[in-house]
Amino acid sequence: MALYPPEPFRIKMVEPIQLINPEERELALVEAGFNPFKLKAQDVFIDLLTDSGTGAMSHFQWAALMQGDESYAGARSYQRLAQVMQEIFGFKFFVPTHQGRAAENILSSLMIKPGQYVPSNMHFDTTDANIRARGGRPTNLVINAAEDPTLHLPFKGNMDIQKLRNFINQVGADNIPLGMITITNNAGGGQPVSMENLRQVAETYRNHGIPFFIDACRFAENAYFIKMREPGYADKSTLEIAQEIFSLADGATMSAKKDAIVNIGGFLAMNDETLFQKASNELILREGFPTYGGLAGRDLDAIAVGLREGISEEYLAYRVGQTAYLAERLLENDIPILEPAGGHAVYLDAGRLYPHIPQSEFPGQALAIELYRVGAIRAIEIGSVMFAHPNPDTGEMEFPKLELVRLALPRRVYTQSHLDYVVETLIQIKQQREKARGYRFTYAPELLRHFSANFEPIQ
Ligand code: P61
Repeated sequence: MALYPPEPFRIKMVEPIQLINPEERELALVEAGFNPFKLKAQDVFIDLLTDSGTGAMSHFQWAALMQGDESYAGARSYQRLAQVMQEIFGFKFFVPTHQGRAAENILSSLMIKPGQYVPSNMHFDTTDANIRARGGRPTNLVINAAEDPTLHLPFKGNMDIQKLRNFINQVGADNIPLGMITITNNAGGGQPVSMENLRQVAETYRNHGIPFFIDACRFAENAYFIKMREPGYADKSTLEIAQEIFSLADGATMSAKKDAIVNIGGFLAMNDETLFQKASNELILREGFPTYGGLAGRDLDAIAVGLREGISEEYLAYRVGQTAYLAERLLENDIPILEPAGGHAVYLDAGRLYPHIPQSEFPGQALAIELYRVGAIRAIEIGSVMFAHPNPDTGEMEFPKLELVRLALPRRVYTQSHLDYVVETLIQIKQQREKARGYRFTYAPELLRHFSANFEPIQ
């Protein structure tokens, strides 16, 4: 087995976790309507639901919190964040937001008219839903290889440039108010996008006068993959690579809860001054004054420090190594995953583990439930529960290509022995795979239904 970089930190504060017994877990599942989002956190042993807002802040970040300037306008905290924003992202303007989807909401409300299209490699679900909520049509144009779970490619998050050109010709650039790309591609296995692809996407959008916005949640992990995998980047720092990425775009949305390693926060950044003015007005109406954007001053300070820590190469080597370790151990035990490992998560391939459960009965949901039942591990389904939608023209249900369950690793939180426990649990789940059954909805809202849906097992 390869040697993975040990944690570049030591632990000085601990939070106890407990493993409740199997009977209590069964009861908890029933009470939660077989939806992991509805479990009580104290009933979960290893929580891999998300890497969003669940990271451990450093002592530098906690110290920065104490220096938060809570002035309503023009606070020092804002200025410190603005300096880091300038250094890494280099956009002319930005507004802080309370998290990523608030930035998506503002961008969608200002740019999208009903019936218009927004292409991307793959939109994550909040972006998808915010576009739909404005009557827009999110369109995923990732390379076909992204849908082959065992194919090893360095940049499986890339957009298919030919598909993008054809799409623009087909619907017309006038019907595309903005184009996006998600780095790394969370809905498609946390896979990175290459600099070459980013350059081509930017050029294609530019040639058609389409503003280009990057969903930058995991930009630092993406930059690290470029350094490791793309010819010509080995000697560039991850900071330089990030700067190059953002120099290609007209703006970005970001949930700081990911690569800025904070518990809350985000931003919307852009070069267009008119858009900035409109975004500021929208912010004042719904979020707060544009120098704090719905956050406390101290939160801005934690983001400023976290952004620098998140782009550190020593940290990223450990971070990406931890995911690779988990993937390697699962593969050793013939547990099907989407390969290669992503940056922030390993994605289990429930479609291959449970071939006897049809997509309409949610094999991913079944696996997420088994993870909790057998090991009190919490994970989320990234498959038909999250992404099956009726086609807006025909009304027919469209299913995603893959039925995945994501094991997302919170940043700087779990150790290798926690991951070994996850592997042991999955070995047990695999041994009893034939027993697993599908699920059906007993309640489901229209948008982002997985958060609040209830299920029942199909007997
Ligand atoms: C996650 F179950 N991601 O991965 P916000 N873009 C991208 C994201 O990954 C993302 C957002 C925008 C989450 C949290 C989450 O159904 C779910 O700060 C690439 O969460 O608003 C968030 O950022 C939105 C989990 C979101 C979910 C939606 O776990």
